[in-house]
Amino acid sequence: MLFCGRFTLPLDRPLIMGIVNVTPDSFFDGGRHASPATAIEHALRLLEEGADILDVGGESSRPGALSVSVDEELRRVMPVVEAMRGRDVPVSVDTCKTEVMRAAIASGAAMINDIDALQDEGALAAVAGSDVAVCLMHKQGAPQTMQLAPRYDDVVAEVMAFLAARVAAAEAAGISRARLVIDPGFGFGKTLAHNIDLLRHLNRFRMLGVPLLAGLSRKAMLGKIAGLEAADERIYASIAAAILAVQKGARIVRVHDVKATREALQVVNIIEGNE
Ligand code: YH5
Repeated sequence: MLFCGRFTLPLDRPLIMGIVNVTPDSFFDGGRHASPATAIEHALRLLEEGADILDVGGESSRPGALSVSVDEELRRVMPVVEAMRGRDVPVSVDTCKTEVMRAAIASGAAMINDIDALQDEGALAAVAGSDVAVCLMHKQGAPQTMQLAPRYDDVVAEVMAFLAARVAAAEAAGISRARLVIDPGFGFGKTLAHNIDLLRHLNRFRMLGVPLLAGLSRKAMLGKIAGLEAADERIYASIAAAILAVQKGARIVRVHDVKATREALQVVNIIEGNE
């Protein structure tokens, strides 16, 4: 079970987190979801397709992306959070900023998805003073420069050590384990070889005793492996990656293609006894 605001999510079958980008520079949809209205439409579609969680993000964190101001991020994200409040779905907000976390929580967000693992000033306290779930993700470096020269001696051990430390910091701040999710952060300051190592050994992260989230959907590593230049051509590769992640212990998969992922995981769940 994951305690997630007013929701209690069962984790006996893998959950699908649908990605709702509210960024005009989104590489994946050509900026079609730049406006909150379009993002709300997209969110409703992902809900119909069977998303268990909606992840709303107003700051593009893809490699090389520029950062946005608090005001701009709030302007993008808050209308979507508010529009979804009446729906029976937990809304996650993808943000690193304490101020955005506070506003999102006050408006009914059930989860904070932080690629910076609550390292912003006041972020631990903002989440601790609420009942929302939080995803703690690993990255090396800042989004602008993280893909220039990623370096690890042992990527799996180093990412695990970081996540163990952030789980400890969250618990020390008063966020119970039942609200925590961890994520190795595929593509965030990692070469193709690092990403392959992390996915191959994903099951080792189970040792941390916190549910595992994997975000592989349409990422460059899949493009490199399968020879796919365009992100929207990476759906089949993304499905393979989602299935592998689930078989190696991921309890939440963060995806663009909810319908395709749902259908694939239904097959996996029946055969593997996840359902
Ligand atoms: C994640 O893994 N990722 S935003 C580049 C791509 C495709 C997709 C070039 N937020 C994660 O989705 N939050 C993002 O192709 C995330 N885990 C969590 N928890 C980057 C993204 C993407 C980047």
